[in-house]
Amino acid sequence: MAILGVADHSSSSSSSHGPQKQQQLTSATCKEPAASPESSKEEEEELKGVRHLCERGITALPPRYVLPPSDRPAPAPARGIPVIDLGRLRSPVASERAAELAAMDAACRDLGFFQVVNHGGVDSAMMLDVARRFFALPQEERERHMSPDIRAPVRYGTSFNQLNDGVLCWRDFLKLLCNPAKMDDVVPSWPHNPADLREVMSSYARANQRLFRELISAALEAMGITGGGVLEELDNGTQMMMVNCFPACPEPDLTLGMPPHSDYGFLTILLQDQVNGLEVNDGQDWLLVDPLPGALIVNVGDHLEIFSNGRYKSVLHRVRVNSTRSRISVASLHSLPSERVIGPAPELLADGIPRRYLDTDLATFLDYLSSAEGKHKTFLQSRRITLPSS
Ligand SMILES: O=C(O)CCC(=O)C(=O)O
Repeated sequence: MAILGVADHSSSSSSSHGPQKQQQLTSATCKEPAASPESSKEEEEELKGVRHLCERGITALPPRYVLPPSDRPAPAPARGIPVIDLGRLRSPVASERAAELAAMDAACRDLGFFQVVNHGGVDSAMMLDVARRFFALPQEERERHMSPDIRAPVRYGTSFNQLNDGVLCWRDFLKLLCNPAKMDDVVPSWPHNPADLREVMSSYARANQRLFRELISAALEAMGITGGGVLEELDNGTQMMMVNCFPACPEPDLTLGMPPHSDYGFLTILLQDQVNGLEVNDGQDWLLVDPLPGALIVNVGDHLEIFSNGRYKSVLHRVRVNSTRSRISVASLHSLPSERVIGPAPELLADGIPRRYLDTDLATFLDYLSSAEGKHKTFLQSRRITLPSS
């Protein structure tokens, strides 16, 4: 589904926080383009990505990456997020399973983030290894996948939404569309260098599809949504993998690897290497996520917040960088088919419970992102219905 490629990350700058806080948190995301770039040559170099800048041996952050002081990251306390043990979620012992399901439900309602252990079947080490080798390729090789077509299903790029970002982010990425029902069609267009990239990344993507199905089935069960064919729709839905590289940065306190944003989909499954950098906003503070070794991080996206009528929270997160260690992460974003109109599940509107969100679809989100409004406000906020009592 090529439309998912429109934003370089296809995430929204949305949040479940109040408008005032929101304005403050998202001010880094969408600045107007800098009035006068030093030179078009310099801008051209920057748009080749941060790996390229590092290879050129820069020792200071170019001005276009420097955030205004109020948006710069401050040291954040490390936080272990809720742990969900898939072994227990699969347990034949009903009480054990019920307890784990309740823990997952609580995590989705409170922080909107949790980590999964005992997930089995997901070969994280091979995925990280091939991603690292891809970003270590010469610039000319990586550049082959750069495209002016932001809808391209395979795309190498930089920053967050490089066409809109006034302040650039310290990130390069490889975006791969891998919708479950279309995997065999798309994989042949993925990079063939490193030689094992297609095999390793497609097998990782498939393992993520299985894990997503298991987690979302549990979430639907926890919410009491048992019918409606949503699972089958999700099987034919969208999946996008963002393979991110955050090189060591000469002045990490002045910039971010990714600005505050939330993800558009149902769930995102995130793999990171041993270098921390993900920060989650709990409504008050930024907390540095410190996952257990081998765990995958999972977060609720905007579509699931809407579908759950606000029971689950899609929260802002961002990425910090550091001066000594390069970091690799892989975010796999899963949702319903792009043309599907998403609103609160009918089961959750029974007994006069008011709907809290307008319907939406991916096209509306993308229109919003490319509009002037999209630069300053938040998508999820634009979908909220203000109730007299809320
Ligand atoms: O690298 C990370 O920790 C987070 C990446 C992320 O937020 C994303 O790709 O949406």
